[in-house]
Amino acid sequence: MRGATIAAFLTTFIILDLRFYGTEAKIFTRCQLAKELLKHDFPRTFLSNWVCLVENESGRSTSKVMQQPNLSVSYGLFQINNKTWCRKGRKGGLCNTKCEDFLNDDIQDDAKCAKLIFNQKGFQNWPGWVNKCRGRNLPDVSRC
Ligand SMILES: *[C@@H]1O[C@H](CO)[C@@H](O)[C@H](O)[C@H]1NC(C)=O
Ligand SMILES: *[C@@H]1O[C@H](CO)[C@@H](O)[C@H](O)[C@H]1NC(C)=O
Ligand SMILES: CC(=O)N[C@H]1CO[C@H](CO)[C@@H](O)[C@@H]1O
Repeated sequence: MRGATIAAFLTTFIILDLRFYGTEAKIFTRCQLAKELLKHDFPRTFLSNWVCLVENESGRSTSKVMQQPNLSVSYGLFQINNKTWCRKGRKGGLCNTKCEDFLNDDIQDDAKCAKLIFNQKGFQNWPGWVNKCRGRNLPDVSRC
C-alpha cells in the first residue's frame, strides 16, 4: 500500500515534469540526430552505435522520462539515470547536473554526460544498446 502511494506520487511528478519541459521537447529524425551528435564531437567511428542507442533508449525524444523498476528515474535522449549521474531539482551526481536539464532540446549537457558515462562504463551501461544494438546491424547514417 505504501509502495503504491509512493509510486502514484512519483508518477504525478513525472507527468508534471513532462508538461513543464514539454514546450522545449524535440524528437529528432535519425539524420538530424546523427548531425547533432557530430556537432557535439561524438566520434564518427561509433556514430551508428550512438544513433542506435538513442533510438532504443528514448526513441530520439529529448523529453522522455522513465521510472525504472528500482524506482530510480532516467532522463532524456540518453536516458541518464539519477542513481549515479544527476540529481533531481539541483545540480549533482557524477555529471554535476540537474536531471531535469536533460529534458530540453539543448543536448550540450546530455552529450557531455553521455560521454562521461561511456568513458566509465562503455556502451554496456545502456540496456537499449545491449539488447538492440550489440552485434546487430546498425543504422546507416553515412548519407546523412
Ligand atoms: C536502477 O536501474 C538503473 C537503470 O537500469 C541503473 O542505472 C541503476 O544503477 C539501478 N540502481 C540500483 C540502486 O540498482
Ligand atoms: C532517484 O529518484 C528516485 C525517485 O524520485 C528517488 O527515490 C531516489 O532517491 C533518487 N536517487 C538518488 C540517488 O537521488
Ligand atoms: C524499440 C526501438 O526503438 N527499437 C529500435 C532499435 O534500434 C534499431 C536500429 O536503429 C531500430 O530499427 C529499432 O526500431
